[in-house]
Amino acid sequence: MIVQFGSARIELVLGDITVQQVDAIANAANAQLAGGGGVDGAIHLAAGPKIMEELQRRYPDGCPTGSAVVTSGGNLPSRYVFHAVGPIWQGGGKKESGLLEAAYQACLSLAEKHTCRTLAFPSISTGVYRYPVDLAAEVALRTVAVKLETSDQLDLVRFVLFDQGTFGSYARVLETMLV
Ligand code: AR6
Repeated sequence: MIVQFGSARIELVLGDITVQQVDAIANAANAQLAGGGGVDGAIHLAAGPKIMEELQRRYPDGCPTGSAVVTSGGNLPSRYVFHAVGPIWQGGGKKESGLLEAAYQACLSLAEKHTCRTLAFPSISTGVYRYPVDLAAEVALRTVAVKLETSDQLDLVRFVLFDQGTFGSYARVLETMLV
């Protein structure tokens, strides 16, 4: 599914973010930048040890929730990885939506700073961090769409969704944004 926003596109695909041929991919990291399971584990496995070395050297204090840091792509096809830290879902009353929005915004800002034309996101926070997928999809897609309306830098933002249920949630939300 592809939708035009301003001069750029939002694309939804079912798949694995580690094989995407884009300038940068986002990672769903933790505040310690310590690696882990889920998409974080898959990215470190595919990228090789270089990006963990880079994280430890450049960001020894980690990265606060709602922010992101950049490394090279190691052995990945992409030039950069933006390690974003989404919130752990605690029922919705702990500023989770604002923190999730800020995590996406941090990646979009890094994409502009590093002159990326194409960027891929996973569904940040909806795995181990248990953010409800329908709610997360709204935050993710709205934040990206608003940015694309005013940014000339990005041509394509691709959401790479790992399972059919997550893909369906993002597709439903994106359809509601068409009118
Ligand atoms: N490509 C795209 N999406 C993927 C992939 C992949 N290869 N693998 C999993 N997903 P999660 P979080 C999906 O748990 O909720 C880690 O341990 C997955 O199915 O990876 O932000 C970190 O170190 C789900 O839809 O991230 C943190 O400690 C989505 O990616 C913590 O988990 C996000 O799930 C972060 O939790």
